[in-house]
Amino acid sequence: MDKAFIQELANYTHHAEKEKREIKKITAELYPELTIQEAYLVQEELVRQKLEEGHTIVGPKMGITSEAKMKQMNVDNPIYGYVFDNMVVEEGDPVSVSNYIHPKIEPEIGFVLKRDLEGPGVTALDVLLATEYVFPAVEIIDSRYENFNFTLPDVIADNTSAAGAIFGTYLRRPEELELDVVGVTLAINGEIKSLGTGAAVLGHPANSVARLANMLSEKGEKVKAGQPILTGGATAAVSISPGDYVQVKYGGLGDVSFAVK
Ligand code: 0L1
Ligand code: MG
Repeated sequence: MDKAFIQELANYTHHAEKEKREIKKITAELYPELTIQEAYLVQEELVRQKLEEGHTIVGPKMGITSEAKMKQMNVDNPIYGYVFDNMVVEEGDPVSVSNYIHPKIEPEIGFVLKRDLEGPGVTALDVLLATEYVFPAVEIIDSRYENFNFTLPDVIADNTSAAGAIFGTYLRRPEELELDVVGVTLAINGEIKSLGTGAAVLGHPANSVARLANMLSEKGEKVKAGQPILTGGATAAVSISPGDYVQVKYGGLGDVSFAVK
């Protein structure tokens, strides 16, 4: 792929995001041969464009971290993308559906590191030793593709559907909890819509941060101290609609609640 084509594909997903408009997946017509490596080049260009527009990276996010989702997409590896400053919804503020195309929410366990982590060879233990605190979070995903229908390269080129994040303020040291057995429930208007545990995230959310460090090392990058890291959905993603009141509870790790308008 030459530079001009990488830019064209990044423009394609970027404009759809800005215009809140559904598009056909890249691999449907534009470029069926898109590989994972090429898709990350498109994502890098998309990130570059966003930075050029004045947005800043808040932190990385991991996606496709559950066994079920990996099997469904027939892949062995999770994927990563980035949460930007204009995606963050302050805890307590309502989430406005009109800011998105067809938003879904995912309860996640977040990490903040006290020192950078550089792969390869990073383990979950390395992650836990380098962790300043963990916190409850909700990611808002909003694939720019019609009906959330995409292949793995498509979704990588779409910044892994990143669209929003609510970072809870209930902070815990990682040794205060067994993060794999933290139970998570997601209720809308008082009715449980999905539930799961930390173990749904690659067996343990610290594994997700380790995988991120090891994947980033392939391009000479590291997981940076101080940035909130979204480790992946602890339950299935759930669609939201105006009028919903969402309550997500995390065993021993507080809760995150918000109204949807
Ligand atoms: O954060 C995630 O796990 C989502 C990754 C992209 C897959 C999707 O949009 O469902
Ligand atoms: Mg997610």
